[in-house]
Amino acid sequence: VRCQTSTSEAKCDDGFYIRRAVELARKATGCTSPNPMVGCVIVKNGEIVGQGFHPKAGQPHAEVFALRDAGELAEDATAYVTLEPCNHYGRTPPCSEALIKAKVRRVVVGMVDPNPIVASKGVEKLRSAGIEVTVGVEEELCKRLNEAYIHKMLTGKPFVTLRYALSVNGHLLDQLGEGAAEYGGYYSKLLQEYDAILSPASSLQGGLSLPTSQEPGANQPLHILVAKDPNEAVQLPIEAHDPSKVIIFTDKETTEETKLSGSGIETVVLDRISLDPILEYCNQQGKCSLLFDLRGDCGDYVEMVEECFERNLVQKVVVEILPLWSGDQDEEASRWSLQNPKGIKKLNRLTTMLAGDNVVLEGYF
Ligand code: AOF
Ligand code: ZN
Repeated sequence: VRCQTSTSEAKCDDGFYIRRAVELARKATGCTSPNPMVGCVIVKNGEIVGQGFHPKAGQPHAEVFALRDAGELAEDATAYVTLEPCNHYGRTPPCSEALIKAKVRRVVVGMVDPNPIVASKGVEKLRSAGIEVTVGVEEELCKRLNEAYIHKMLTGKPFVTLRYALSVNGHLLDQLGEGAAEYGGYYSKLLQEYDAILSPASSLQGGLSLPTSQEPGANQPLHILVAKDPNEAVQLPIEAHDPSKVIIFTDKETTEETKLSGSGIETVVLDRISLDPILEYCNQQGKCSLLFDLRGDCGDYVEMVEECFERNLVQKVVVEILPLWSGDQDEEASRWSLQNPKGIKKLNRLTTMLAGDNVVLEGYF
């Protein structure tokens, strides 16, 4: 819908241009951590004259690319940015100053930056330079775009999502087992989106390899494997993986000479497998999001999942329901049937979608 009135830019199109900027930001999915994904569009007389996104931490911010693209046309234009422009000298100079220098007339901001070194200072700086600033356009969309970044900024902990796949009769399905091909698509997007994937080493039994995102040009995540028995990890077809992209957490020392020795894959021996040292490791490595991937033998992490819920360590759940009827489950799997649940937690902000023939349900705690 285009506006009849003409202010500096048609304000009823603000949502449209922020949504375009979100699309641009998403081009860097999986590449910007620990930085957020940010997109910017410069609009003049109803035309997009510049576009840009933040490609990677350490590289210039979205506004810089969009201003470069617009050149002199940025003067008197409106800049749409999914996240408040920064106002600090970090790895790059402040975007607030770049916008002022380019003489834009108006800036539309999707959401304020939760980073305490920015936190509205960018907006204040622009306003004090006489630029009209509108804050909070398509805010929910912008917040979802950077949910992991926001959580990390506000809590200091990685954003944790629990994901699993179910048959229509409610059994957990192994991603790498039957039906895998049919739900590769959505799972592949998750593998691209998250900085690290947590799964049991037993999911690799039978020589299966670690899952990789099939999205074009995807940045592959770090795989964190928990191994009740470190010899299980021996199954890992090590040759096929970059050892710096795999780490194993186990609670048993192995004395056996295994394929792992000398492979370059780091193994951490814990007194007890729990989420704390894993989250701590993610923090040390600058990993802001962790996908807790319920694949393989559930028996390996029943306690970890219970701990997550008791201690509110999970922020989001992604469930994929496949149009499959599964046969009898074994005893270990039936531990998940929750006949006597200890507590019920309701999910909020639910979304459902179809991915191929599968139903994907997402919600937040
Ligand atoms: C923006 N536009 O595209 C991004 C912003 O280390 P630096 O210098 O890249 O600064 C990182 C911080 O800058 C990051 O934590 C966030 O507060 C902001 N990111 N800001 O104006 C962008 N990526
Ligand atoms: Zn910036």
